[in-house]
Amino acid sequence: SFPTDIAKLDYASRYACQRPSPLVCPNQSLAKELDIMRRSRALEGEERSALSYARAISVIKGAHNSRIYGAYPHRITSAHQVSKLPCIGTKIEASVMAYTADRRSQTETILKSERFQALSLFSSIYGIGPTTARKLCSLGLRSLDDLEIYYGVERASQRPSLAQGGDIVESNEGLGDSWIRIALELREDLAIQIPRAEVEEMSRVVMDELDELEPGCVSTIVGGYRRGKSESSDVDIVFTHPDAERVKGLCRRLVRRLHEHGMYNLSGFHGHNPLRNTHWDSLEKALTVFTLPKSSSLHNGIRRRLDLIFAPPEVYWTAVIGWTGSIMFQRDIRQWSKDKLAMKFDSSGITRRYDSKAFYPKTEKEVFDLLRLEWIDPMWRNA
Ligand code: TTP
Ligand code: MN
Ligand code: MN
Ligand code: MN
Repeated sequence: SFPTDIAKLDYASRYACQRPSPLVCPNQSLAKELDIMRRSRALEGEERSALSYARAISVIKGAHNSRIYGAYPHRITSAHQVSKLPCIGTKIEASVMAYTADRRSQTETILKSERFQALSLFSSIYGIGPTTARKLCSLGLRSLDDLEIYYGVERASQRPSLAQGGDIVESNEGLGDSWIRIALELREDLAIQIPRAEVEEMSRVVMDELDELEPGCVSTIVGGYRRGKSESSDVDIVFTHPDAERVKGLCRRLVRRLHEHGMYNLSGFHGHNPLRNTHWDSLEKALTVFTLPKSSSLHNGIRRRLDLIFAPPEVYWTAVIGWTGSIMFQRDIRQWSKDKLAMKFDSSGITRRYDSKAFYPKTEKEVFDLLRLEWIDPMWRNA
């Protein structure tokens, strides 16, 4: 179902927040091909190029096989079709042309490259971004074994620290890069996807704990779960309380409580927040690792990534929209607000730029209305 006025949505808009984007589309293999090129650029630190690919992929993924949904109605079989779409530059058009001509992958050399493989592997570890991955690579490390030997066996004094610049600026006092050992140890657990039932159970357990601390809180499970993914790589929950005063400091209190009750599991990262370089918004948040307690019927001992976000009540729906994503959808709400409305949008609030007046929409729909966007159901925000 597509509960909105289809005619007003525009698959050819250059803003992802105006395009209905389903989870899967008929152009998945083309999108996958372009995503390898995007990843390669991102791993090499060519962020602008990576973003161009991400935009192109988003437009192509938004392509949908049914006209009535207003999304791009064709399976892309020629570059000519794509050239009419937004966000497809000549370089990417050439890649599409090459791919659609014979459906043969142009990315084999990338995939075969030892460097690409090592960078992909390292950046798949929680807390390691492209910059750190490149540093590890430049130290001659290529495999997980290399990393384990390097961080497990050798003494700290014998290796150069990664602490200068890059993703990891802070290192734990006196511990050097030892969090990498913990990240390595977490790796297998974090690679296991989380089914929807477990996402819901995690949310229930956390909500019960929160209720003991501060009754009357409300929450929404956001992220990929809310966009309809059958499995998630982490769980994202936005919380608020009708009384703004009660939200302050609640995040820390909840994390302490989860820790005391044996559900919080990231002590080895003390002082190192792997995502501390992403200043998306000013909301109170905790990016944690969580385990369901033994008392839960779904207890499995697997450590899960859990993001807890606390919003004051007046910006709750703004936070819910931002954290529902997708990342591209959120990015383009930001861009749209700036370009068309001279407003500033992020998960922590919406303000008018010329006088900084803040707006406090009372529902999710009111946020769309305020930003003069047509309503798009969360399931269709997979840009
Ligand atoms: P993620 O949890 O990173 O991604 P996801 O839930 O879409 O997909 P996955 O199943 O892989 O977890 O981020 C959720 C949304 O939150 C995403 O749209 C981006 C947004 N976000 C912020 O607004 N601020 C942040 O600091 C981060 C890390 C994400
Ligand atoms: Mn998520
Ligand atoms: Mn994620
Ligand atoms: Mn997350």
